[in-house]
Amino acid sequence: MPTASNAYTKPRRSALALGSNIGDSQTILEAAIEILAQTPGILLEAKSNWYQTKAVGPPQPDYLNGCVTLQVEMLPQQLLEILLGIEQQFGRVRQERWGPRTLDLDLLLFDDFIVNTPNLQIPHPRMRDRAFVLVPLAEIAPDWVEPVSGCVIKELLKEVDCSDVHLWMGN
Ligand code: PH2
Ligand code: MG
Ligand code: MG
Repeated sequence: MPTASNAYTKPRRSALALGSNIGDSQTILEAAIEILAQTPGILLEAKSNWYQTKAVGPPQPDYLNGCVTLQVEMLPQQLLEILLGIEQQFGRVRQERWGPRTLDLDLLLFDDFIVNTPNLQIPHPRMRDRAFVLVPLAEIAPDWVEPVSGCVIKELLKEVDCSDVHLWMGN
């Protein structure tokens, strides 16, 4: 018989998008992944390459973007709290929507869950339009079905313009 606590501890797979366009972005992003990997209940499964991407939104410096996949033993809301805490550790100040930031950690996918709450939507509602998310995600999770469209990531990638997303070779 499944018990109520199984619902919390059953391992789930989650995908995150990472982004930064203020400070030493590569160092910040890699430090954030290290903190995630050290967090109880989180196992780092895969990490994409980094990509230099033209900013979507108001004029601002290029971003460094990438994705990770995790195995987690927690609820989506708990994972979100952890991500917000890590963003704050890196001095993230929430100002203008889509404005520049030291660290952005976005929860993209959580198994095949569809979550629609005021502070958390899964799948991330804009991931299907964003080459800066789909290019790195397709590297590490090409066959993951995005549960709202029913399409796999590598199919969604064909629908977006990737001309502003370039593999980052480091400084
Ligand atoms: N994040 C945004 C707004 N615009 N543009 C790029 N290229 N990469 C991002 O991560 C990004 C963005 C808000 O989260
Ligand atoms: Mg974001
Ligand atoms: Mg965000």
